[in-house]
Amino acid sequence: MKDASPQTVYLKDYTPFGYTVEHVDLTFRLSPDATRVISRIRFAPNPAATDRTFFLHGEELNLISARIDGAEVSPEVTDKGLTCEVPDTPFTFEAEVEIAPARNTALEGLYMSNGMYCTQCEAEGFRKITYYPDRPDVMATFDVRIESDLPVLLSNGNPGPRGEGHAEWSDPWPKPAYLFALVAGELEARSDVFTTRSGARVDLNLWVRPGDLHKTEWGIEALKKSMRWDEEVYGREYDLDVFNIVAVDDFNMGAMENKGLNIFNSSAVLASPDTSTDANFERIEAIIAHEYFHNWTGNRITCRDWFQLCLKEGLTVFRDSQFTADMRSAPVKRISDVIALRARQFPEDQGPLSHPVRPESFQEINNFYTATVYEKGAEVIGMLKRLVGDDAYSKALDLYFERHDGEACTIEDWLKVFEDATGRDLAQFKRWYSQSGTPRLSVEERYEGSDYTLTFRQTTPPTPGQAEKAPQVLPIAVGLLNPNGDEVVPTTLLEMTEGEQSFTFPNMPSKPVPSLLRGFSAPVVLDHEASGEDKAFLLAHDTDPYSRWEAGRSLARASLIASILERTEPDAAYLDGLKRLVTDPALDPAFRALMMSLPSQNELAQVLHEKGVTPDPDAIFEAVESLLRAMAERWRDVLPALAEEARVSAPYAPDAEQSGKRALGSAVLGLQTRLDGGAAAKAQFENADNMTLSLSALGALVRADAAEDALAAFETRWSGDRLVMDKWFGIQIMLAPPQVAPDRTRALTEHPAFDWTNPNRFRAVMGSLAGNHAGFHRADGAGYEILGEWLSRLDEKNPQTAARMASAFQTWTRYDDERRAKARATLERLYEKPGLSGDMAEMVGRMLG
Ligand code: 0A1
Ligand code: ZN
Repeated sequence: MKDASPQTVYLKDYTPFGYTVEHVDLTFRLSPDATRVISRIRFAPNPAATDRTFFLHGEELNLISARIDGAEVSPEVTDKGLTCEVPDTPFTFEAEVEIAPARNTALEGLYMSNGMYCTQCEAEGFRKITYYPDRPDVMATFDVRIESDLPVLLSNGNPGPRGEGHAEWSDPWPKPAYLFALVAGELEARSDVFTTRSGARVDLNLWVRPGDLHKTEWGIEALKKSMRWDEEVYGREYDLDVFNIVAVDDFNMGAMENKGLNIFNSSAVLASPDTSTDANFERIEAIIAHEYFHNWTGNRITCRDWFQLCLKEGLTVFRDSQFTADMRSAPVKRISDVIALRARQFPEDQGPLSHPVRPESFQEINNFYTATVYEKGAEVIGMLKRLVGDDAYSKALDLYFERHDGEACTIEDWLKVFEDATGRDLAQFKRWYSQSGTPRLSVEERYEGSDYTLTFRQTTPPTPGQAEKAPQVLPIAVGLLNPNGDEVVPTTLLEMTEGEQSFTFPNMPSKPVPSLLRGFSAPVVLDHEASGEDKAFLLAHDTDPYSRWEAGRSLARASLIASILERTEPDAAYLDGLKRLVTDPALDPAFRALMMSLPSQNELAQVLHEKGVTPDPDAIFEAVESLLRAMAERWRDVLPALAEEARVSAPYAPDAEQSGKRALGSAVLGLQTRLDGGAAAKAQFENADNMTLSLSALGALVRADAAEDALAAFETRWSGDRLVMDKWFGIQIMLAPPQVAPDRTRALTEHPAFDWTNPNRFRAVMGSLAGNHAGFHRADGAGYEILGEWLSRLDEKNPQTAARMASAFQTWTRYDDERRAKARATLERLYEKPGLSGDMAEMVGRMLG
């Protein structure tokens, strides 16, 4: 069992800290096994607090000495922190501690990656660096001195004096400790300059290990675009003389927004056409933007406590989605976001890990950096914007920045600026933050006289800890089409507030076809039993790209479910309707590629589960395969022309236009491979001059079980590139025929390059197994077993990444008795393991229920 009894923290118990921090001075004497951290912290009693207990967080620290106002003290120290008698007037607390970054395998606090020192302090990592009130509502200015022989020494803020073996940094903006950062290493930078719209010069540097400089151009360009965009769209300027980004190979997450010193997982910032796919380029652009946007939404205005995480994350994801929509194609971005939400957030919200966008309790905050907090949090902001309108949204945001700059805020503060800016009462809307679960929306149509009435019903199934649900505010964007295809009612926003509510459109000369939930205007499951003809009609005529795409998806879903349940042949009318669309040269190739993508096997399992049918992963896999084979057969005549249309002759650029074409080409290649066994894919693999083409060909070959030579050639060529090798590991598991996926995973864990303590490599292997639906859920339980074993092993070194990956089991109760018994046995074995981390104990405990 778990080593310590887990402590649950509650939102309702929040109290402010008894002291404010005016200023922090830190000195670091870096050494791999014995780094000294000397802190000098200026405290004052906090007039807003009543409890004067002086407790400083501190974990895995060796306290050498402590002083208050210069006099030595002997605080009471536990494994969680220290307490001490302190004066009731302002005072200076000094401490010297020793830590061992080289032995820090959890990658939290100060650690080492390939000889380089770096930090990760969000959420509660600073307490592994020194004693401090490590909570986001304690904000202070920091001065930092780093002593080391390494050539590059970085911290937050503006650079100060530097000389042989030392450098100083000064951050004038008060910040919580989770935004602290330090980097030291042998690094090289690509540098640039950005001039803010008020004329200030900002030096930009993207620091990498020598040898990676050729992968930095895209990152710097993305940074400049982000800086300009935030000025133009949100009126937000950068506020320091320098902006540093550092790429690190060992990192638990994507990236981190430390003030003036963003630290990135190398996979989230390094890119070159040879080594990165179009999807990598797009993701990097979005993550750079995300971290940069945090400078205002997260850093200048931060969170009062970790329950408010969505305050910065939901808003910043919403902002980065807007940015991507502006840089690329707005409809394509919207559809991609919906696909991602359904793939990642819906399963979370519909299973044992369901929690509100603003959780009310947790044991380990690291377990709440979830799709719900991030992606559903962003959807909630999108709904708010739709409800109040674009102008009111801008006004509210201006008020937010003006009113709360320099503060640590709550969701109440956030909603209040909207109430004050618009005069709207958002009491009911606030349920989006407190109620978990995905609402289901059903619809009935009535046409009487010339009145057309839509009646909606919303219900949210019970979720852990929340048996009863109240109706939420649902913005439902609707358009109506005439039977001849004309749009008779353009997009109109219906605001649903009741459990059941009707909306009537008078004077309709004939019964229209409704286009519902346009733009996916609310994150709900729409249960609309539209006829196949209506869906086919919308697929052909809808003016809203999302709804048009969704009409196709829903036909695909219906065809797949019918073939699973009734062994029917794929729906020919759907295939023909889709064929017309996919071959329409007037449509954006990226949109056409999205039209060709099918619902995931995981999503189909959920649909079956909701119908009361136990999903059979093998049958689902077979249904998808036979639909794709039928598609390939039925479209045989147009595939060569489509492939030709998808060819790019210009030099490689990762822009929307070219990547849209390549996405179409990749979907077409997938179908061609089903006809030719891999001939076209082999040719593409051999001739590819960029990673996107190379990897899509390799993927097609893996799927066809014809990739042996290509995998060997790829490995020989790329064995020196960690990020490319992650792709090599991942693709052969993710796209493996399900029956071989677990064994192949096991074989690859014996590969000399399976460096499992590197989170990217671990995710490439184990995350890909979890992503191979029928492979992971193989009937003999081999998939569960291998993942369980490795989670157990990783938990000893890096609990945070291990616990995050445990969520692969979140849908385990959906399946048949035998599979359930095997998954349960794996989870119980994990749970009972002596010394299991608190992170993992919380996750597994929630999944076992
Ligand atoms: N705030 C970062 C994500 C992040 C969160 C936690 C981390 O370590 C526990 C690291 C990064 C973001 O939203 O990008
Ligand atoms: Zn973020």
